[in-house]
Amino acid sequence: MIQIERVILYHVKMKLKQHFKTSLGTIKEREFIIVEVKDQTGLTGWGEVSAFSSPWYTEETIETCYHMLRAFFIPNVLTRSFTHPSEIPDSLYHFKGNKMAKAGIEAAVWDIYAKREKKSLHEVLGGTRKKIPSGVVVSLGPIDDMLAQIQQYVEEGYQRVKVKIKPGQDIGLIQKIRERFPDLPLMADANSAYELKDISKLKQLDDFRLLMIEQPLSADDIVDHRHLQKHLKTAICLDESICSLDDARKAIELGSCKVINVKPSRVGGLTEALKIHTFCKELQIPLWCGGMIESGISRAQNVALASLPQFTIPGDISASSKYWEQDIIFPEIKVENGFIEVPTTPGMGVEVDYKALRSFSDKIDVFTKNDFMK
Ligand code: OSB
Ligand code: MG
Repeated sequence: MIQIERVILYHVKMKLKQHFKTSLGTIKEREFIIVEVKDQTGLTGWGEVSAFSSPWYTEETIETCYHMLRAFFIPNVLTRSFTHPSEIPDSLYHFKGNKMAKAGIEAAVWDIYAKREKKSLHEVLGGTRKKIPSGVVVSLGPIDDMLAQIQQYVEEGYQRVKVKIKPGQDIGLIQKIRERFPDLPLMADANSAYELKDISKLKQLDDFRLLMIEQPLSADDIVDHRHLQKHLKTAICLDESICSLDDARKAIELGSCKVINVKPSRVGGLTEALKIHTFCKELQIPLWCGGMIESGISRAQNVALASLPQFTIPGDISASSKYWEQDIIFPEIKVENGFIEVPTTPGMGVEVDYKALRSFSDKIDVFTKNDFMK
């Protein structure tokens, strides 16, 4: 029985090495909540809340997550006991939405669970790969900068490049990239920047042998994506639109996408991500693991998830050094010959660098069982 005795929330701010620009805005600094949990045996588990400072990617923000955790999820977790982390989403089911906040605390309990079992996270999740192929994301910017970055990432060994696109920076951009890198495994992510009426523009992307186009239409849509997919040769991959197993099932049934980007944080945690994996494996729908400009804690957990068999396409899991001068884990996530090694030590397989974590924290809150037991 796992009893969580203590939960510590670190409110963290980390400067990005380089600004990250999408069709929806620019990020210069990353705000996170890091969740530390301690069980009755003194073991420690870690999770990360990957919402952003403003609600541009999902409705949640770091502040709404803090509130949800403090007011609802932490009291719930501290006053129950668990045999398995998959019981967390069930126990929080009566609280609607707020999936990134839920995912953060669930991740910490997965880490503790694996440590108690003396197994690595990838092992308890059912992962099979010893190393995972690494892909990387190039955000919007002047075209020459984007080309130079791609060149650098190719030299560093990344196996697949994703570029952000938006109206006005799409066909011409992809054409230039293709001229210079004719054989590069390449894809484009629009973060919902298009509408169904842009169909003739989007069809022009079919000339460039893209692996896929990610989330061209609305975050809350699966129906229009179905119409678009019927007219595109290029596979559509859904990101924002898939927030649960049910969403995945409906999108696949409708033919709205051929590939899914799985982010544990977006779907409410690793348990739901596993359900999507099981479903998509059965139907042979290829998956890849997305990223959220995350710290090493989420990165390590994403590596474990991506070691499962249906993650057949290199994801957005790049080295710690892509975004950070210094990460909050050791060893940092490294890409060697285009692969990241899957750790085999208990739990997520990396240690948290308390000193670095504290230096990036501007608020640390401790919650104990006694605070809520009456
Ligand atoms: O749309 O996949 C996305 C980053 C933040 C939010 C959404 C997305 C992204 C990325 C970069 O594309 C992923 C990463 O490198 O961590
Ligand atoms: Mg995306």
